[in-house]
Amino acid sequence: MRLLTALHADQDAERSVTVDGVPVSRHELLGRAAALAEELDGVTVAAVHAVAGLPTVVAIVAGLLAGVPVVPVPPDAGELERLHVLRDCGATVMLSDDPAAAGTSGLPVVPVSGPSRSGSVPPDPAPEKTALILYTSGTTGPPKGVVLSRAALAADLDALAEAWDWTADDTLVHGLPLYHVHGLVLGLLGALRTGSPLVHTGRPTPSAYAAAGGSLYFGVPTVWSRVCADPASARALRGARLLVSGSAPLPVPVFDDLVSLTGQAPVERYGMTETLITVSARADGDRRAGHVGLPLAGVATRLVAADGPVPHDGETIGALEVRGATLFDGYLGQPAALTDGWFATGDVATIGPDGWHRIVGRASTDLIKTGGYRVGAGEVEDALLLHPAVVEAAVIGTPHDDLGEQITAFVVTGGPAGPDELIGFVAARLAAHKRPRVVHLVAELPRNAMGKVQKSRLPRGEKFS
Ligand code: MCA
Ligand code: AMP
Repeated sequence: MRLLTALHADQDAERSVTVDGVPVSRHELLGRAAALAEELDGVTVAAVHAVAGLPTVVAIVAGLLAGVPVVPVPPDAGELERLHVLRDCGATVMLSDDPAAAGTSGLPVVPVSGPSRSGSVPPDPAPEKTALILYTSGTTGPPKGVVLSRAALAADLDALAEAWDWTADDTLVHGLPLYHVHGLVLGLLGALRTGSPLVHTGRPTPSAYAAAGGSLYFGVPTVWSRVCADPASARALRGARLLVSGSAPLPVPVFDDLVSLTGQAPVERYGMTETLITVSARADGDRRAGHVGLPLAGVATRLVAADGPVPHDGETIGALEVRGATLFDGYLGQPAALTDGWFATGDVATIGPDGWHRIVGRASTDLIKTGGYRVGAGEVEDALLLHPAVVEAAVIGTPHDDLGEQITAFVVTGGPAGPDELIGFVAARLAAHKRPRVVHLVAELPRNAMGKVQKSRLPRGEKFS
């Protein structure tokens, strides 16, 4: 069976993918992507300048058809981040209609939107071959490449389709970035495997969601909270079959607002770039505020503590581990660090006797979730330290009504540099969402007797100035 099953089916080939208002039939998409795939002969890794547009869809599908690992690069990545990703992954081309997309890397840019169409589609590569390398933040250092096989993508999409009753009869709507699991794997490849038409709204605004008239909607909690803040748009979703939230904790008040405004409770699901989506509520089952559901078909989960296993009693908190066919193959250049097939997620959770999971938080404060984006504190601290006036920096996530957490930096300076300059300095080097929202200039950072910075002693309230 092909990875993008529905893309190859003659049936319903006129069903479309629409991105930011531009539609293309699946037949046309396949022809364009197959033609580009022919140009990828000899390419070992293909980077894609992942703007929210049809060229990105064509480029990613072309890479998958050709069996060339695809590395989607955030279009707003600052130069430091872009150069790191392009060098680390070993890309030999950048696929984009923007001649400047490769930045200063020197990579050749191959245009995507040429006139060529091809009817000759190569056989699918073996399932164990790499489909995607997605860059994601660790607690320290620059982002790491998460290697995902075709088999892992297929296993996850099939398990989600089963849990959500997701079929070609759905119309999927979302406006999430095409360079992370949520928008790319679920939101694009999921549509091309199940056959549901896709409306990508460009940006995930409440009014665009309301206007799209779909049956299946994906959003991160920030999107759902903005939808609820626009009751007319929220009410327009009453006819939808399923509203799905994931990538970060959905606040209980937002869950409740969705129930009252749209007439239905959202389905919450949990995952990671490294594991894909592993736990979810079901279309035909309960939806519980503050809970993310049951393991998907083929996925096993367990809780562990330093002194052994943790009971699944719904109360005892443990470190969440997962096992199954959806797991990654490791970070680029490093095999996956698994124990008997189990991957330690870094999240802490409870599991009830009925199997329902509640994500309590993360074990480390150094991974921040802001607007559904995962940001490593260390990467932001390293960028701040490149500024000549910065002597020390400590970055944490602090509570934020709209984004869940906001990036807050505490900086010791040895020369003139104000918060705005430092925020702009990071913005020039890293993707926009990695900018600190707030920079506090402080005389010193709290340290323990060993001299190690104690982030737990940094003020998290809004009153600090
Ligand atoms: C941002 N802005 C700033 C700053 N930061 N301005 C000044 N100082 C700052 N520090 C600007 C932005 O550039 C933007 O400007 C404006 O402020 C508003 O930004 P923001 O509030 O962030 O809103 P937004 O741009 O509308 O973005 C919100 C969003 C976005 C749409 C929810 O965060 C988003 O797309 N999140 C999805 C992330 C995602 O897909 N994660 C999935 C990871 P301007 O308006 O001029 O541009 S995969 C995953 O997690 C797993 C596998 C899973 O479970 O799914
Ligand atoms: P990323 O690798 O960017 O996909 O981020 C994965 C992390 O997002 C997980 O380790 C969790 O901390 C968080 N996450 C994803 N989905 C949920 C959810 N439904 N509820 C709470 N946290 C979530």
